[in-house]
Amino acid sequence: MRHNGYSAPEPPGAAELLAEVEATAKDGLDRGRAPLGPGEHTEDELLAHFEAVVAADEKIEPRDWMPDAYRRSLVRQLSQHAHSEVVGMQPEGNWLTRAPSLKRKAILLAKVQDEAGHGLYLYSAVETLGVDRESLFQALHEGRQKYLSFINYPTPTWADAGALAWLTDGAAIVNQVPLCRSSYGPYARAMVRVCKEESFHHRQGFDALHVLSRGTKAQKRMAQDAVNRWWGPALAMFGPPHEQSTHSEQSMRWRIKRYTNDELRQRFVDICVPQAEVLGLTLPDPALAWNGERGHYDFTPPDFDELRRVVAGDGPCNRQRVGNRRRAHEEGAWVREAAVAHAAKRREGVR
Ligand code: FAQ
Repeated sequence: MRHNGYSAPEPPGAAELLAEVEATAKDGLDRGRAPLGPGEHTEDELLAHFEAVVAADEKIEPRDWMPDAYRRSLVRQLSQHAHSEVVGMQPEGNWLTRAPSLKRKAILLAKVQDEAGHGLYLYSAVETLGVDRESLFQALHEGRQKYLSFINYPTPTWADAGALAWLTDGAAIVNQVPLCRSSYGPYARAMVRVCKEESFHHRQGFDALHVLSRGTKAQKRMAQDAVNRWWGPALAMFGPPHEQSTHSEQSMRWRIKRYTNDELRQRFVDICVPQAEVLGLTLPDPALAWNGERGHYDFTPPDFDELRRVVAGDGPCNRQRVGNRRRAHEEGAWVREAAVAHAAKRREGVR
């Protein structure tokens, strides 16, 4: 067998997550029952139909009637998700010109481009809810809509690019696998593809750390320092504890969300421990220990005050991330205008 220079084993638990995604795709992502015809039903009948579709684990589709609050909640979560993918290109984009080899650079470039693609699927999904993309960008640039907290942390070393991918892509997959079964069809379908690609992202971060942790003492220390920096932000990604979560109860009733923030955080910890063992790195939590009674690892929760501060705009890189995004949007205006003009010419049959 040819040796490709990248020798990390499969991260334990990764295949099981991917199998869940495949099972969702096989189970079917399309609706079961026919939609109600427009204008023929009372509000009560429409609501009863909506609730029956959700209860039967079928999909709500863009043209279906849906409660306003369901639509608003989806717009909120989906746009935050889309913004996270796009602003999330920055911490690793930082390493594109300095990756340690041509292969690493090519891999990282593919990953960062994938994030842009994920943003595209998700912005398209928000548009199916009747919101135009430009208004979403405005909301992001003016700070009325947010993106996930971890993106506001810096990546000072090459190992940070690896730890970021191993831990935060790993957390993103754990969070997104249940979203593949979300009640809103366009969200669920986008997530199937996103999870498969995210699995490669996770793998490449794991692989980069695996190489470093088997390198020189200084490389191993660099990998460990980066893991120490990213463990807290990765745990915080899952959001506030259940009793402080404003949206979970309702989102779970609507089956947008399937599990509480705490359940997903626990699943992530349980998956990370054996992966860290394979890497030969330590997760920076002295309280981390197997609890046979619970059948889970005990761990120290992340600093939720820090999460609140970072979400409110006071993280290490908030201003820089939003400033870069705003500038990229302004400087890219001519590309969007050219694409629109080109599409118009094609519609008119001009080549
Ligand atoms: N950061 O009531 P809950 C990627 C907010 S990126 C910021 O529990 P919910 C690309 C929350 O919005 C991963 N804000 O809310 C990549 C709410 O505020 P609001 C993309 C947070 O919705 C990878 C408030 O706190 N994935 O993959 C955070 O039920 C690697 C109360 O919270 C997603 O976006 C936070 N961490 O649950 C790039 C997942 N946590 O809206 C580079 C989709 C909570 O009332 C490298 N989203 N908040 O102002 C979700 O699953 C959910 O929205 C949660 C929050 C779990 C984030």
